Amino acid sequence: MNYDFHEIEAKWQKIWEQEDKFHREEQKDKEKYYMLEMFPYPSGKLHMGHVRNYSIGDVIARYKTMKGYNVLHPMGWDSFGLPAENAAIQRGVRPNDWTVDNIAAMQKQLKELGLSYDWDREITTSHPSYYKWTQWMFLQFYKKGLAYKRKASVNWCPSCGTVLANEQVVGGECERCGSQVHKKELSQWFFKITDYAERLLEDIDKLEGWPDKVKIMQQNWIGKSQGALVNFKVAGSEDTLTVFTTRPDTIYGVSYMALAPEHPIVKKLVTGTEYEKIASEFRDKIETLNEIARTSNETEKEGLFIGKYVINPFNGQKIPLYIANYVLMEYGTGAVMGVPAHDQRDFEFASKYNLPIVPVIKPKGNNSDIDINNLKQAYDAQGILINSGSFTGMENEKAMQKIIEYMQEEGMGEAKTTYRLRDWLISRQRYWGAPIPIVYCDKCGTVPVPEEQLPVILPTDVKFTGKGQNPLITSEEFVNTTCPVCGGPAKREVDTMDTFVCSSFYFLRYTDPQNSLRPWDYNNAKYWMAVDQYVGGVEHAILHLLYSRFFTKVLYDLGISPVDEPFKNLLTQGMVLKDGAKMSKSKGNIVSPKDIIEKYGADTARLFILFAAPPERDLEWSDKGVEGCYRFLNRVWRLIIDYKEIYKNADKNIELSDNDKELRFMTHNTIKRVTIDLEERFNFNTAISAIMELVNALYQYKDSIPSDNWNNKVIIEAIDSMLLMLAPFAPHITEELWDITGHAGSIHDQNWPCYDKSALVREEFEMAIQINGKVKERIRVSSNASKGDIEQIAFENPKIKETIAGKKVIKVIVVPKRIINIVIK
Ligand code: ANZ
Ligand code: ZN
Repeated sequence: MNYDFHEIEAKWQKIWEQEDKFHREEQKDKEKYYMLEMFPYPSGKLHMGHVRNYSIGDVIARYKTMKGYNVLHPMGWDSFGLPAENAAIQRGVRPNDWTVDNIAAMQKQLKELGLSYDWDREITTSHPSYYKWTQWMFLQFYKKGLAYKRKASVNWCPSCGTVLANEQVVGGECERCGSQVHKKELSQWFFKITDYAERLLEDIDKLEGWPDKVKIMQQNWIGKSQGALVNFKVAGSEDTLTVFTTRPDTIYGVSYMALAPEHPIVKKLVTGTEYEKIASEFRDKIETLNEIARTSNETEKEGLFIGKYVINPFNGQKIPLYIANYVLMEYGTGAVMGVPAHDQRDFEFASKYNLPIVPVIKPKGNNSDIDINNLKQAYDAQGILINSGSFTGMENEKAMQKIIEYMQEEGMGEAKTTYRLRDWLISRQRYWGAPIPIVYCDKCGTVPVPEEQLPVILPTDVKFTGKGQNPLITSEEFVNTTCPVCGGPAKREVDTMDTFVCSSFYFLRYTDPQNSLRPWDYNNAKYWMAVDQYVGGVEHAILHLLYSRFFTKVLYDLGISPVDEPFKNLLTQGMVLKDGAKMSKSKGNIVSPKDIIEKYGADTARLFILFAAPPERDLEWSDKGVEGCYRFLNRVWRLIIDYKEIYKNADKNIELSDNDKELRFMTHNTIKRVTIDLEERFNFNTAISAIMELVNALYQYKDSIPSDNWNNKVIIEAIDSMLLMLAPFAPHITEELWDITGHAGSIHDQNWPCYDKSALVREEFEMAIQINGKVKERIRVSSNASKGDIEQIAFENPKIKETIAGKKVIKVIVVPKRIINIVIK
């Protein structure tokens, strides 16, 4: 007979909810632990990735609670975003209604998993009580000069007449209608994350509890480069073009300059010349390609001479000016000095357009592999400068510094550090987001909405057509307002904020989620922050985590956040795969959590997902594995039902037999193993298998020893410990069994078991080793060592090894607890 998980799980979920069991308050005298999992987008349906993410978090939260911490474990909804708006366009439902329904459905599913959230702290980013603070954040950034507006290009679908998010552009085409997507310049809001580039980079060192791979990804994304700005005069004009280079040491090898086709000076330089038309055509062609396509090694370098020359300030040489696909407007200065001999991209470009390839660095010593005057590819290693005026003969790394100093003295350029990181474009031409709290007045210009007027509420009288700039424009009520400064007529900003803004401070808001006067009370945040353990998908390794770090630093500088890094430890869980591929609708390999819970129960679902692989690794779904976990829980159930009576007579047979000692050893050794697995490395899979072994040992004890000889105290200790350790993984069945075995109170309020060191010391006996009847050595052997173990110990003993070396062993006789007799010839 299998246990009735349906009834048991529903029963305890109801009790926990009635008791508000996982609600936590600040407790100054108790050490806190802040456990956070990335909050979900409420799509309406839980998938296995969620189950994994939240099961991992729940085990840690429950374990830390049992270890005596005051554990904050909140949950909420990242509920602004495109799908709600698409539902409005396609099916005419209101984004808010759609979202609210989905949240209800998902919350129900999360509760069915028995997750220990403090639901009193639930937040919903699309609710005015939350987005008021998103808008408030914007105002603080604005006041600090960290929010600004400038022109930037968006993806524009001419046939839908609408702006598309990057994920709506598939292969350069509109996801909805298939027309070619264009770039269009719109005035948009940015957060100045670049002001924090250096600190974001430096403080990566503080993130000791983060995986290296995530730290490296952040480092690369920030992309610090040190080099120089060099000014080149345009021949026959007053204009100067400035390039950014990381290799000023190669300045004598420059044989052309290339600009990004969209560089604003290009227009000026070609207007009225024969190059005007072709330059503009070239620009139109290149602009539709994204950055990755433009800079990929695979992409063929393409360019166009635009009829002008520039002067190398070091040697006065006149070099041709091109526009080229591989030069990006958004990096450095949008201009590159081409050094074909030492840069591979430049080498390919020069080869194609027959430009000189002038080597200025040669390898140190004799390197016969490289013919520097006849290069097959760019030489990008270190070496000695050649053909470089007064710098010739220097090591190139030293020359770099000298050349920069010289440039600075002569006013030709300067040292410069650049970052690949760009400012964060937060404007979205969308309805379902937090409105940017800005008003435009003809008289007063750009006016921030005063804080006391927040939130700027999303209107409901909007039309969702899928066409036109932004549905918000269709609400007269919203758009037309009065200027907070002069009281005259004014228009509201209709852009809403990127949803990454909402998720950049939610972890701080959880510390005081209902505060309506402030984003949170500083003391509450001080008690709970930083997050001790954050768990989520590696797909958020860059943007979400970087934006959250940025927000935390800005808020720290403003005295609003007590910490300058939000997440002490980070765990990025692996994917859930089926048949080797990520579960996805398109592959049709989805296993629905709902079905699994229906068939086996939440405890089995949780146990399987934690048992099947260590948390960072990908996990292969296995129906057999799920059934195995289900069988295991049933085994636990029957074991306790069989043993139940012993709880009535706990003091029977106080004397410890060898078997009792052995069971005690198992119990305490398991506690030790499981504690280390949970404490030090979150190795849930090995922790679970240790618990399984203890269950086996309990069965063995029961089946091999007559019940008259049972030491009830030892059995009870083993069972209680086993249940306590299993509780974070399978919270319902363990709660029920804790109750059935007559314990008072919830298992989840108990202390984590401690192991008794003395139980781990096994009794030892002295045994004599005889060779051909003569005692040669005495050794100590543990009471539970098998005959094979004892023989092995004997043969590995140095003295014995020596004595029998080169001899033939005829026979070994082991007299338990006394003698090992080895007969040799
Ligand atoms: C001359 C040179 C010689 C360069 C050489 C490299 C090697 P990282 O390291 O990624 O910062 N560059 C500068 N601005 C660019 C832009 N807007 N689009 C494309 N490429 C650009 O790269 C810096 C190098 O990338 C710069 O140094 C520049 O080429 C190029 F042997 O200048 B270099
Ligand atoms: Zn005004």
